[in-house]
Amino acid sequence: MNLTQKILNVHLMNGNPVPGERVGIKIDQTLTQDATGTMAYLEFEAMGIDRVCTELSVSYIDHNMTQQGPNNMNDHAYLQTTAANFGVYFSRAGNGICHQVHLERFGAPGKTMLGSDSHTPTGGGLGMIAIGAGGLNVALAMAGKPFMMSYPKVIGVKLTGELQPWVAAKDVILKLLSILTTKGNVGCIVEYFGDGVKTLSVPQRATITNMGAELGVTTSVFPSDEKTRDFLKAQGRDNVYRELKADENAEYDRIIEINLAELEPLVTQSPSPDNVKTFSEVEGTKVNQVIIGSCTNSSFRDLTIAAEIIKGKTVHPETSFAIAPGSRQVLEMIAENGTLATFIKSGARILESSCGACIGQGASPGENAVSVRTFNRNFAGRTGTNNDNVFLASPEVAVVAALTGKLTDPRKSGFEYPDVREPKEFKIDDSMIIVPPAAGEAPQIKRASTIGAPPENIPLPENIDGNVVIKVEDKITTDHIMPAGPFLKFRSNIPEYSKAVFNCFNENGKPSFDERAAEIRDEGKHGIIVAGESYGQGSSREHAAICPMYLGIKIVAAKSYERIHKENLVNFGILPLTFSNNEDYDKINENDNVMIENIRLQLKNKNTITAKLKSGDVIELKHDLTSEQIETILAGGILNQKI
Ligand code: MIC
Ligand code: SF4
Repeated sequence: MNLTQKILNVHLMNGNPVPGERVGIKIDQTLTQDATGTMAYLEFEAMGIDRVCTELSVSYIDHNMTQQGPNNMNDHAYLQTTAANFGVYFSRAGNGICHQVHLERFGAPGKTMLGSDSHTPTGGGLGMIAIGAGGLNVALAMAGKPFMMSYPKVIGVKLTGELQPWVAAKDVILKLLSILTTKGNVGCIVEYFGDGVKTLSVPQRATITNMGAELGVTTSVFPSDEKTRDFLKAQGRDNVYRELKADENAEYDRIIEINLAELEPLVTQSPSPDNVKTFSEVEGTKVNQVIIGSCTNSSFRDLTIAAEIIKGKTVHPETSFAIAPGSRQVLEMIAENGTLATFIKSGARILESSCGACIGQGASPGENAVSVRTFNRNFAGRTGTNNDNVFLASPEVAVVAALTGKLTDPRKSGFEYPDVREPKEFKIDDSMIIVPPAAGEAPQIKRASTIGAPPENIPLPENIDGNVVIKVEDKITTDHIMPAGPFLKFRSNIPEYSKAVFNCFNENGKPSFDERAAEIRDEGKHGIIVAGESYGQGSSREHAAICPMYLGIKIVAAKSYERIHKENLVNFGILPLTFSNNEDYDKINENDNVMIENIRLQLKNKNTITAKLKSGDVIELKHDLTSEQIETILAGGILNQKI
């Protein structure tokens, strides 16, 4: 067996372990963050369960940190008190980004984890099967329910050789993104193996599995070996170490070989993480802003190597440079050993240990400015600036750009490549993690006026009298559907947040998506979204389903879907259909009426749905939902079903 199969099979609760079959997996650990957590705990409350049934659940504050008005702190108070009531550990604001902190303080080889954030696969760097999902799925896992997923195909990535100076873990995942791209990998898990694995530390592996989310795979996983033991020991947690690896001659559905020694520094340019470029294509591009941070690349080593390069120099006069350490542990360590002072002296701006700029909260680039970031996503507009031009890169490439003011192949920069090792001991201080009190001893849940109610939906009607509210193209991300940035503070307020659905497509003088959808809903009709390939890429935010649901959307007809978003649509009673014949996509236009008669009956009886278009044409749509999922759709979502 390969490692993926080994871990999944011991967690199998139902179904056959055959690729493509739907199986139920026992979840050992869960993770939520504040931007998706409020909904997840509102949903958990609605299930009426007293205490989580997992081995460990942690609620993190890291996304919603700096917005104006009372919303953020109201959310934090709600999350702190729900954590205490439900037996969940609570990582306070300031303690760092969920994925970095979880890797440092909680992750354990061989465990399964479900997180309400798409970068939960970071845990794969420690040999976990760590999967991102919508908040409702995480709430169900906290309630002890199996996580239903497609048993994966496993893509084996054989690593050989060793990274050369100036080439980083980021370049491994960028190389893989250039091979696999962001679409077409649904239902797969990436598993790393080969001699090259042992040359990578856990934080380096975590950079790779973190950004593996951009491939659209279910997750990515590394073996657990001596390097894993070293990391856990340095975190004072070697008691959770176990060796884990694939059997000799284990089989994979596909094998990709990457010789680490042959890799070169790479970057990937907006608008997609798979738009990978070599320096021969971008060398010399003027850079206006550089940020080192995010859950992808803000570990102790990432910051230390950048500091060693910048030491004694000043940031280029026309470039703004900022750092955001991934956790309080990292910040405290670089503060104590003088590294932080090196950054300050060099002219770096010091941002807090949180998601911050990565999710469009501040530090937006100027008009036509080029920003180089060590993050994982460069979807158009995610920075908060329209037509942004973001290059994602390693800390090494980023800091060299900050010094030279342009994209410079770091191998040709003339700077000395520093010898930076992982620390033998990390600074351990869990005082910002609140352990839940015993049952019955928790304070009352604090529910300020900005905390809404769990989302409600009606069952699927007999007939769909539909109208196409929007028609979009391929690779629509959840950032397009449901923007974050300044709107993040409305995550616990569905009516308010719904006003921003698809707002990147708003045109002056034309009604916005929410206005048109609400009008159609108020006329008693049903909203439809038409989309191209890979609909719903990117984040796990279930608001990209909840808010359209609130606005009366009943059906999405797309050429294909990304995994998490499709599950979220089903969870909230929106029917995800595909075209039996993709050319039919061209037959439907925005504002067209689409009639589907006896949809409930059609769904129960077959996997095709006949729809009549305005033109009189009849087209066939299809689905691949299980009978359980069909029940959910008919009921109008999981919260209408008995749990
Ligand atoms: C992201 O990186 O897009 C986020 C913000 O972390 C999201 C979660 C969210 O929208 O709250 C994710 O990756 O799932
Ligand atoms: Fe936060 Fe960015 Fe990581 Fe998402 S990708 S969890 S916003 S740091």
